[in-house]
Amino acid sequence: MNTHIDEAKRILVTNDRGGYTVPTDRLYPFQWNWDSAFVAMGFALYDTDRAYRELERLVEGQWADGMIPHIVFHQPSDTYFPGPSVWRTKHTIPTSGITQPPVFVIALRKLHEAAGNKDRTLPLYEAALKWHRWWYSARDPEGTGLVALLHPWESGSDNSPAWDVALARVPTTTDTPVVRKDTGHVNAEMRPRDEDYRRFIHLVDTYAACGWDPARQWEKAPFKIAEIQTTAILLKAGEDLEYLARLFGRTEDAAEIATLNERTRQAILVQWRPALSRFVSRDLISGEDVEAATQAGFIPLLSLDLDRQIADALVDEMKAWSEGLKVAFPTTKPGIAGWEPKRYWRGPAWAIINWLLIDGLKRNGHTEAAEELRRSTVSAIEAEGFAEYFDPITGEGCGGLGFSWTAAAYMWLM
Ligand code: 9WN
Repeated sequence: MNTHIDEAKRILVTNDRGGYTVPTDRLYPFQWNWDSAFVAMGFALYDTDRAYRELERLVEGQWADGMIPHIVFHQPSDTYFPGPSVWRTKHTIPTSGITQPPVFVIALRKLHEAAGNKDRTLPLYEAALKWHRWWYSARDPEGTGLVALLHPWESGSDNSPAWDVALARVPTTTDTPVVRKDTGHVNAEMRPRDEDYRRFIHLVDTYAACGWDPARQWEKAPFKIAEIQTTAILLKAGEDLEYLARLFGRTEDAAEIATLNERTRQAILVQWRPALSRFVSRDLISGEDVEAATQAGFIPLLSLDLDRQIADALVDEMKAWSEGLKVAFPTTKPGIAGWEPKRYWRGPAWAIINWLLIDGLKRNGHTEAAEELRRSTVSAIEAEGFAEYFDPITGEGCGGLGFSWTAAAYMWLM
C-alpha cells in the first residue's frame, strides 16, 4: 500500500471547501482555474463524481462572454490579496477579471473517458467551447493562431523571467493600495518582489478602468504577450475539445475547432528557434521574441507531433538544463541572470509543469526522458511532501504545503 497516495487524498479532503478545492489553506483560499483542472484529473482516478463537481463549480464563475476567470471567490476570506474589491468585476459570484491556462478540457476529456457520463460532460463541453471561442476572439483578434496574455498572472508563471522585459514597461503606480498577504504566509524570498506586485496591480487597475471589456483592454494593454506555453496548452485542449465534439456528434463544432487547431499548430511551429533549441513567445508591444530561457519553450511537446530533429533538440536542451540537479525540471535555465532556485517561477521545479512535459515527451516518443522526469518528480514529493514547488538544487519543498495540485500530480504520475 502506498501511504503517499493516502496522504495525497487526505490533502484533497482537507482543501475541499464544498465541491471545489483550494490550492492550499490560507495562502490561496479560493478556487483557482488551472489548479482545479489538475485536481479534477486527480479525482478522476478514484472519484469521478467529485471530479465533475470540481469543474462544475469552476464554471459557476464563467462570464457571459465565455471567459472562465482565474479565481472564483465562492466565499469571502481576508487571507489573500487582491480580493474581489480590487478586481471590481460584475459577475454574480465574485471573480477575478483575467483568465489562466485552459487545462480545463484536457481534464474534461480524461474525466469523460473515466466516467462516460454524457449528461454531466455535455454542459461542461458547452462551457469549454464558449471559453475556447473567447480565447480566439478576445486574445487573438487578428487571427494569428497564437493567443495573448494581458497579465503575467494569466500565465500561471507569475514572476517568470519571461516577463522581465515586458513588465519593466508597466508603471509601478497603482490606484489600489498594495497590501500583500502572501508574505505573511510564506518566506518573502520565495515570492515575487514588491515591485512585481505594484506592476501586477497597475495592470488590474488599468483593466478595471476598461470595465473588463476585452476590446478596450486589448487596445489599452501595456502588457501583451502572444504566449507559447498557454497557446500550446490551448492546442492540446483544442484537440480534446475536437475529440469530444466528434464523440457527441457535434460535427459543426468539430470542424470549427479543427480549423482553429490547425492555425494554432502552424503558428506554434513558426515560433521554433533552432539557435535556442526552444520555442519562443512574442511580445506584441515591442514586436520582439521573448528569448528568456524558461520552461515555456518546451511545452509545445504536449500538443504537437514534432519532427524528430526538433523533438531531439528539445530533449537535449532539457537534459543540459537538468544536469546535476537534484530535482528536474527547472522553470528557468540554471545559472543565467534571473535564475533564482527558490523564488517561485524563476527556477524551481513544479510537479504540474513536469506533468505537462512528461505527457509531451511521451507523445513525441521520448519515453526514457519522460520516465526520468517522472521519477525525479515522484521522489521529490516522497522526500519532501506535497509542497507547492521544489528547489531544483537542494530538492527542498518550498512555498505553500499540503498543496492540492502536487497531490493530484503525484496520484497521476504513480
Ligand atoms: C495568482 C494558485 C496559483 C497558481 C499560479 C501561481 C500562484 C497566484 C498568486 O498561485 O498565483 O494567480 O497569488 O501568486 O503562480 O500558477 O494557479 O495555486
